[in-house]
Amino acid sequence: MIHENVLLLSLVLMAGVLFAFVYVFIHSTKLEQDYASIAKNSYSKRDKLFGFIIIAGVLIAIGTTRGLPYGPHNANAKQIDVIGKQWYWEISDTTATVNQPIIFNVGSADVNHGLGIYDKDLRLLTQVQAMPDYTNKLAYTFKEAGEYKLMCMEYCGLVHHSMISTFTVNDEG
Ligand SMILES: [Cu+2]
Repeated sequence: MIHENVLLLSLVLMAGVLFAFVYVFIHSTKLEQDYASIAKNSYSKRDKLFGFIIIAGVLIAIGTTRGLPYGPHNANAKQIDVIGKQWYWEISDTTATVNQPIIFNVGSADVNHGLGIYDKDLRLLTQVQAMPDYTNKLAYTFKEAGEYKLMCMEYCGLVHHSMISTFTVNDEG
């Protein structure tokens, strides 16, 4: 259904471009004004447009690069190391507090694993790949107290299915 709508929209836009070309072609033979006045008028518009684009470009560049470096770099976050191993998770701390920002530093001691964090209904909340010789930083803040499950999301061998750990989130105070 969406493909048909996109196709229709594309055709309408293409028809618009075609009509613009045809219009310009038909009117190109008529010279209603002398060239010098048309050029003067157009160049003044062009100069204004260039000025606007330069100012907009600078503002957009400043606005979108203020958050650099991108990624989790919250100095107040709790750092938790999670290492995937065949076939269990080695977790430096399995507790956190509600609304406490956490950065999981995720790696692997052997093969690729996938760290998935699930709530009590086994809904996936967030996930990141666990790779050897590389630390992936996963930023997450739990909004509800309770028991969560850390499970492997990438088939990593015979006992992959038992890579399940429990993570506890406590109420504040
Ligand atoms: Cu696995």
